[in-house]
Order: sequence, then structure tokens, then C-alpha cells
Amino acid sequence: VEASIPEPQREAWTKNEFSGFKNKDDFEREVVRHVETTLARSLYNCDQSAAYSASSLAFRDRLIKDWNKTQQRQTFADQKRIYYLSLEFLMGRALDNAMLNLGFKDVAKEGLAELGFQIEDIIGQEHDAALGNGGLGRLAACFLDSMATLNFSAWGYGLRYRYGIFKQEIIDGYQVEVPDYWLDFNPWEFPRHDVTVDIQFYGNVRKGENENGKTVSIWEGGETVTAVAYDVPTPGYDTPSTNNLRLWSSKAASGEFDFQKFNSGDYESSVADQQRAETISAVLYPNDNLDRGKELRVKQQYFWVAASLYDIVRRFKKSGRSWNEFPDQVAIQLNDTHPTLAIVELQRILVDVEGLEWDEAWSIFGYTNHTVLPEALEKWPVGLIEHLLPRHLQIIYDINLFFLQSVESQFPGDSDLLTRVSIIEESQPKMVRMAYLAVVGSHKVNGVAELHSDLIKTTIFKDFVTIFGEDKFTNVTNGVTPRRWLHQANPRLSELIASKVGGNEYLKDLTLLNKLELFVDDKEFRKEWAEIKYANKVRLAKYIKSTLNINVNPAALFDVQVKRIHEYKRQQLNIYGVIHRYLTLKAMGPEERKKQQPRVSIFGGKAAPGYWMAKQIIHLINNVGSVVNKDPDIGDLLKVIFLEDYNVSKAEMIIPASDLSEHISTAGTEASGTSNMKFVLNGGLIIGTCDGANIEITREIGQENIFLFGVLSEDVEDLRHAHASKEQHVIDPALTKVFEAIQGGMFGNPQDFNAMISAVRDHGDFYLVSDDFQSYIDTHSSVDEAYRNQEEWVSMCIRSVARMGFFSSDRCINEYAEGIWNIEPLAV
Ligand code: OX2
Repeated sequence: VEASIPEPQREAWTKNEFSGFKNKDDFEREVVRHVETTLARSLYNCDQSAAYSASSLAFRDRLIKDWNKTQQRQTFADQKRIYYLSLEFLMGRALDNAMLNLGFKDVAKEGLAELGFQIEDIIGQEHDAALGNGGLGRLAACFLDSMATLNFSAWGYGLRYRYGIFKQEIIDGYQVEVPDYWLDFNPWEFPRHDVTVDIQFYGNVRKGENENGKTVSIWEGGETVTAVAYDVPTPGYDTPSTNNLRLWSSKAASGEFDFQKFNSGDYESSVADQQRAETISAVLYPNDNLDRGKELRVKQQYFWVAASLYDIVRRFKKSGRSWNEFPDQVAIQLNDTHPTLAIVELQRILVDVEGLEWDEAWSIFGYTNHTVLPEALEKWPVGLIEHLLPRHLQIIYDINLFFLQSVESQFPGDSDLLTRVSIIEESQPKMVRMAYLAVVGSHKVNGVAELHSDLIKTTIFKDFVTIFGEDKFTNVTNGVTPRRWLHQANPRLSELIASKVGGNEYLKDLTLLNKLELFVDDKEFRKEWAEIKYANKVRLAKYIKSTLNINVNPAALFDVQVKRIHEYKRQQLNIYGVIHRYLTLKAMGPEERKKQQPRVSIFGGKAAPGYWMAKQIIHLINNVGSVVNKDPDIGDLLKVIFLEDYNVSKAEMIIPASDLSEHISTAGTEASGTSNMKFVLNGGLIIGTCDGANIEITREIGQENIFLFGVLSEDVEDLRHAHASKEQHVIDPALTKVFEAIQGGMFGNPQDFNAMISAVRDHGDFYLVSDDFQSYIDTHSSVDEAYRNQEEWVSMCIRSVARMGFFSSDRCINEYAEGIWNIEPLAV
């Protein structure tokens, strides 16, 4: 149907075009209008929450204008688009970001002040969009910011979870999970009730004729669920480009609400059908780096992937091009294996629906791997896929057959190799190995930091390097957006930097930070730098006081570890180090104690609800805090803080307040890490292992500016073997003292921590906590030493920031665009 307005009537449109506010007065008018009409309130009834809603709507109106124009421009240019498929987008708050990216924060600040509000209070009203677990989801959000800023025609596709990551409460030292219902009022999304896709599940496959009379496989589904699009405009910084993040929500297909049942009085079961459909997009799985193989999770994956592909194909077909141009128009990036079924679904569309030949091999998919941890690699039981997606299982078998045939012809007679690389694992029950399917179905596979990209080639994908060659495997080291993680989170530092490096241009070309090197010895500059860090610490100290009622001294060294709680990330190593510090202080005389460097050890992070050991770690941290924090011998020398419900908006407050942050995973386990980059960018130093992106950070900033410790990844295997072969593992003497203190009941019921201690002492110390303990505490002593010399410390921080240009997510996107997507930005 032709839906556009005919030429003669267009004038009426253009002369009435809405252009959004351009100055303070306009902004105020828009806010008042939204308060009075959209929200149906008045100046007698306008609280901070209403002011937030109205301000957001005023900005949303502007965004959607830019969004519309961007979409028109992209349609008109008809160039290749990149589609970023991610089950997680950890966006955080949108208002502050929109204000800054559009360059209207000052206008909004003044306008809100005239209307009787402080901008910080209004920004603080917003509920985080928390549709992700941790680094993987936040990376996707940083990438959206960079793709828009760099003017790429890019779409994000994800799921619109009704419940994002749970809210964490700490009760009596234990984590308690509370549902995160965040959609009550969300001004940042546009429901597109006209953009829907019906998705099938279950059913049967038979042979039949397609529309062109060709014999094909026909899948007749047993259940249909409708996907409804919700669009979230994502603005670039200092550009009119505003891209789209399309999130799918599930609802019962119109035919599915059974009026028959309803009318015959079986109201309950007709509603139950509806609820079953809505369950698909109801909740984000709260596991980070862990695969649990639940049926509902595959249902989510297929639902999202099928809806997205339908949309992508629909858009392509509208351009009227022939299928052989598809790879020139479409690039799809798979964020981990979660969207791997897209490979299979596209094959189904092309062969079964479009009637094309199987062999049209297209280089459309790129696959990003984020982990080598075996427990995180997705595998689905063959029976489950067969039941849920019968045609897809056939296609997976076909893909595997053709692949194994080519391996066999390349390496005749190597049946061990065939077993090793088969997409189907011959176990009981048989499993589909999603990572292998992703490798076979993609033209490029990338890791997320150099060490990690090397490791995938020598461990999980070793055989595939032999088969496909080195070129298929590449590295794109992660990055972060300096807009959110410096400009927004740390406005004063961002302003100070801008005053030295030639204005805000550096936010679009982060390598310009290197101009700061010239000012390292500038006394006045160093002073301002230190003042800003101090002010950020004061702000965090106030927050700690208001939430936990604990006084911390902002002059103490703030030592921060905030990330998901995981044994491989080793928060246990940190807390054992804290206990060691406490015991050492206790053993000192008052005079000696006075000479020690005061510290605040700050922890934050969620444990997956089913991850018992991680929950024990949280419990121990809290118990240690409750003993240490009220010990009069210790006072300000040591405080232990656990910040509840770590999320993106809290990260924006915590990261700028850190002196030292901990990135202390067992070597070879953290694929990259991205908060390490954020901390350094905000003028904090790192204590870390030679793991993930720490290695490249060291290379960039210089090893004299980072505190590295611990075993190297190449030694990990041998150490683990050595532990396993011993009867009882000999543990580090300092760590033994820590264990004795815990077992003596110093931090509550020792039973609670038996499993943690046992993991080290009796179960092979898989994460090498004991091996690294001595070097960890020695390195912390070096930190204390270095922190005493504040002048030198601040110089180290400035030098580090000056050398962080490499870690912008803009650099990542340019690397993906050139090396994987083969796509150019669109001129604006
Ligand atoms: C995370 C990785 O653990 C982290 O190291 C990395 O920085 C981040 O992804 C972004 O690449 N789930 N989360 C991750 O991997 C998986 C799987």
C-alpha cells in the first residue's frame, strides 16, 4: 500500500514540521506542555518524577525527529547496513546521555532551574535500563553509541525483557534478589504495534511445494507467538545520526486467544495461553558466563533471531534487489553464540521459503566470542531442538554433514578430528555445540582482547584453525565509549581535559588525549586534577554514608572491585587480602599502625541467583566489613564496604572515585574486561593480573603505571595439574593465617565459609588463589608505598589517561567495519 503523502499536499506537512526545542525558553515550554498534556498534571502537582518524565519526553521528541531523518537518509542511500544481534543491551540511563549527545545539557540545566528543579535530581529519577548481566551487554551498549557517533547505518536487535537483571538487596550480609520491573513508564521506547512478526515453534516438517511450485521442506508450526517491535532511538554524539535499537516483545498471536474456550467459560485456559506467549520476553536470564540449557532460553533465542531476520529480509526485499546482492547490503554480527540460530534460520528462509540453492555461500555473519570458560559455552540437547524447531535440526544436521565431508576430504581418514569438530557432540544425550556452529557459519570469528584471541585459536577452536586457516580468526580488542564513561560520568575531569587538549574534539578522537602528556609536570594542572578526584571521592563517601551509615575518610586510598561476582574474577582473593591486612594491622603497635596507609576496600556486584559459591563470597565480604568497620583499633585505617545493587548508573558514580581498582582474574580466564579501561580513563590506577585487556593497557600506558602480579596464563595448566596430583595442597603461609582466622570464628559462623576454604585446600585450588596470594599482598604493599608520594601518583594517573586513546569503542567499531563488516559510514 502506498502510504506516502502525494506531492501537492506535502507543502502543508513541511511548513508544519515539528523541529523540537532549540533554546532554553523552547525547552521550558515543551516541559510544561508535556506536564500539562501528556502527563495530565499541573504546576501544583509536579514532583521530580513528573519533571523527569516531561524532560525526557521533550528530548525524546527531538530524538525521534533525528531518528526519522536518519532512517530516511539510510533508506535513500541504500548502502550496506550492519545488524548487531545481542541478547543483552545494558543501556543504563538515557536522559543524561541524550542531553550530552545532543549538546543541550546546559540548556536543560538552566531551564529546569527556572522551573524549580536541579538537573542532578531529575537525572537521578531515571530507572536504569538494565537488559544485561555485565560486560557483554554493556559492550553492546557502547557499540551502539559508537556506531551512531561514527554515522554507520546500524541497527541493534534484542529482546524487550519485562524484567531486566534483578535488583540486589543485602539483608544480614546475604544477597536477596528482587524483581526489576522497569517498564512502568519508559519514555525512551516507541511501540510499533504495526511492526509484528508471527513466530512458530514445535510442529512438523513435510515435503511440499513453495509459492513457485518448487519442492521444498515445509515446516508447519504447532504454536505461534507474535513478536511486536519496540524502537529505542540511540543518538550519536555531536551528529544528527540517531540509530535504532529494535527490541522484540512477545504476545499471543491474534488467532491464539481462544474465543471458543473463552465463550464456553474456560476463561482461565485462554488467559493461560496468552501468558505462555508473554513469558518468552518476560525475563532476562541472570547468568553471567554460565550456560544453563533451559528450554525457555532457546525459545527466547529463536523468537528474537527469527523476528530480527524477518525484519532484515523484509527491508532488503523492499529495495527490489536480487538475492545475490544480499551480502553487499547486509552484515550481521553475532554477539556471542546466543544468536547462532540466525545462521540456521537464514538458511531455512533462503532454501525453504525463497527456493534458492543450498550452496549460495554468503559471508554475512561475523561471530564474536567472549569467553573460553567451558561452563559458558552453549550446548543444546539435540532432542530439545528437534522438538522445538524440527526443521532447524534437519538444517543443522545438513550443515554438519557438508562440513564434515569437506573436513574428510581435506584430512582423509582422521576420524578423531571428525569427532572433535562435529557440531553434534556424541554424548548422552547428544548435544548441539553452538560455538562450533557459529564458527562454521561465520566468515570471521573474533576474540575481544589479544591474549583472548590467541587463546581461542590454541584451545577451544584449535582444530578449526587447522581446517579454515588463520585468516578466519581475528582480534578486536574491546573499548568503551568516552561519552558515557568520561564526559557523562566525570564532567569536571572531562572539562579539565578539554581545556588542555583543544576542546571536546577528543571525545570523538580519543587519541587526542596524548596532548595531556605535556601537562604532567604542570603543578597547577596536577592540583586541579587531584581536586577533582577528591571531589568524586567525597561524593562516593556521602553516598556510602547515606546508604550504609558508615563514615569513610575521602583522603584514604579507595580500592575498588566492582563487577559480577565470580570465582574466576576472584573477589575471594581480594577479601582474603583484606583479612590479611586487618590481621597485620591488629598485630602492630599503635605507633607503627599510625604509619600505615588508610584504605577503603569497596566491593560491588551481583551473584547469579543459583551460584551458591558466589553468594558465600558476598556473605564473607559483608561479615568482614561488620567486624572491621567497628573495630576501634582500626578506625580509618581500614573500612570494608559492600555497595548494594551495582549497576550502570552506580558505576558512573563509583568509577570516577577510585584510586585503585582490582582486575585480578586467574590468568587466561577474563576474555577482556572493560571496566579496567573505564577506571584508568577516569584517573585511577590498576592492580591486576596479566589477563585480558590488562595486558594491552599495560602496553599502552607503560608497565611503570600499573601494578601487575601473579602467574602467567601459560603456567596455569601446569600449576593446576601439579595441585591435582598432590594429596593435600600446600597453601601459602599468609593465606593459611587468613583461613585460621575465618575458621576460628572471627567473621561469624565458620561453617558458612568451609566450602570457600575447601576449594583452595582440598579441591585443587582451580583459580590459583594460593599461588597468587603472596605476590598479591606484596603488590598491595607497593601500592601503599606509591600512594604516599601523591605528586608522583597523580603524575602516573595523568600519564595513563594520556595514553588511553586506543580504548575507545570508536576504534573497535572502525576495526569491525573494515575487517569484518566491509561497510563505510554514511555521509551526513
Ligand atoms: C564478558 C567477558 O567475561 C568479559 O571479559 C568481556 O570484557 C565482556 O564479555 C565483553 O567482551 N558473558 N560475558 C562476557 O562473556 C560472556 C560469555
